[in-house]
Amino acid sequence: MRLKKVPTTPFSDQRPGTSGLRKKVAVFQQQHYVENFIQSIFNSVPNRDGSTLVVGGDGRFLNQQVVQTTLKMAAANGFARALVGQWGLLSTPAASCIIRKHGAIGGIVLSASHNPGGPEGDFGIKLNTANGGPAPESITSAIFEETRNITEYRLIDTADLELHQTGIQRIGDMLVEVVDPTADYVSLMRELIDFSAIARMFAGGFRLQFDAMHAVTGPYARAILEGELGAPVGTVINGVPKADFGGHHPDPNPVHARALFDLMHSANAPDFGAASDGDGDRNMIVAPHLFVTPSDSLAILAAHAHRAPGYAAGVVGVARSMPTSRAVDRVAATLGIHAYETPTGWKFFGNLLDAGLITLCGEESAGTSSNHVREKDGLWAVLLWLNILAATGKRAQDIVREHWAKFGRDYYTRHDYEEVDSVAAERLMSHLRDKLVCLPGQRVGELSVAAADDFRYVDPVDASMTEHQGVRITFQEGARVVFRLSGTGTSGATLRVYIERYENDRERLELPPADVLAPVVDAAREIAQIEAFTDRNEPSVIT
Ligand code: VG1
Ligand code: CO
Repeated sequence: MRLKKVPTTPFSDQRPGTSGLRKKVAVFQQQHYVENFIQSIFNSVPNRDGSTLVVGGDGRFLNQQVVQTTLKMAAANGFARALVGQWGLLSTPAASCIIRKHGAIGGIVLSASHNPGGPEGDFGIKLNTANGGPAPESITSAIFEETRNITEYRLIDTADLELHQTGIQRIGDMLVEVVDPTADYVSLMRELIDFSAIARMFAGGFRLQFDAMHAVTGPYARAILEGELGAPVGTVINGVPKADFGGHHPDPNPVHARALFDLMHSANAPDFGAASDGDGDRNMIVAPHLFVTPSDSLAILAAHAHRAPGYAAGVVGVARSMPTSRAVDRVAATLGIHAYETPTGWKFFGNLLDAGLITLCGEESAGTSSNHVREKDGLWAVLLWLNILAATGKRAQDIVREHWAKFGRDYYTRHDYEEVDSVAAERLMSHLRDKLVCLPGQRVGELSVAAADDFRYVDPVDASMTEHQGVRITFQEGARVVFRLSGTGTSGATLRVYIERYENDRERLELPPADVLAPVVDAAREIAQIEAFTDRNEPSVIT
């Protein structure tokens, strides 16, 4: 066992995106690529001497190997202790929970989230800070600077650790504690959620189907749903994490979680359907014959959260990412609390949560969470839903319909144009930005533009400013369109077009979303000249 200092040269493409560094597996397999990035992270963590680091990932291809490398490098970089999930597994919300509970200085979470895995798929590395949340922009920029100047990395040259059993091992002066990945998370859920009420509901015959999509949530969902809450075995499907997620996109939406979606729309639909993504931070909620959009789910949870023990004191404020529908704002207005609007990506919620300004927050991309951790938390959202159903005794579909009847409905859809030529995508965005000033007042098809801007966020806590976070156009008819480029894609550019329209006419609450949104979709295509710029006449994915 000896300390090695390995000379290296920088890679030019290690800029972290919306959620860490995410690339094709083959990119990470280049010699020194992983080591350069991990050393750059460590270089940007002051005071790491003697501190604790949390390490784990979603189990995808390369997970084990990079966990081993990270531990050997951590030992050579002054950390005193590393907490690592058994088998190298930790869901993103569980990593956040463990960092907070054990006073770690931060964590390295290995995941490319909902992107496909396996040798041909994607891999990713993200840094979470001492509050348990994704590193903010100031730190990710500092890491990027480090990657451009790196000259050497350090590691302890030693045999791989045994990660299959819990217990304490040592590398050099660093203790490595292999922990049950689910234990701390399960205790936290037990504090927040009324487990006995939900257990009674299951005992009464309530039926749930939870699709873990062969990703990291399987062990957590089994431990809680089938273990603690007594749901029948088989409630959790695809519950064993696989390095390639069974060959699928572990993305909980109606396209990639098709089987669950179809089951919930069949004659044999159980009472509730849910799914989560690769690293366990996203969730999909489906009531029988009724898909709940993530934006609606956030609003509904905000309206009912007080029914769960962890939120009995009420919700102090809420936040949503800018492209998320405005449904939660309507709830906030009724509760007399503030609704914050942030750029896309969980890192922007951190300051609001730390300052106690908000209790709940979420994104249209199936992310919802609260102040219990500093990440989005897929299983937590499902448990809070179950708690609400148990506390009200109502069916999920009735909760949704009552919500629309009270607040109106924000019809919502997202169109993604994937693997578009990057230059063409940039041109489309700059064309849009150029015409922002002249859009208000214009008539586009059936709609009239009310306002148009390029979203800029000033953090209310530290006044940091983040610009160019997406073009948003609102229409006089209660509709809105947002355009932005994805920061998590791994090939070409992905144009995301977010489309919504508010209806509060009682006769118009149960229409097919595609019909209600069609004029808004047409307006979006026309304003952004999508086909002219991208050569695509249809999106690749509609969710
Ligand atoms: C996407 C989503 C965003 C989410 C991010 C990470 O980012 O839109 O809401 O926070 O993924 O989620 P982008 O830049 O591709 O639109 V996860 O579950 O992939 O860590
Ligand atoms: Co995720």
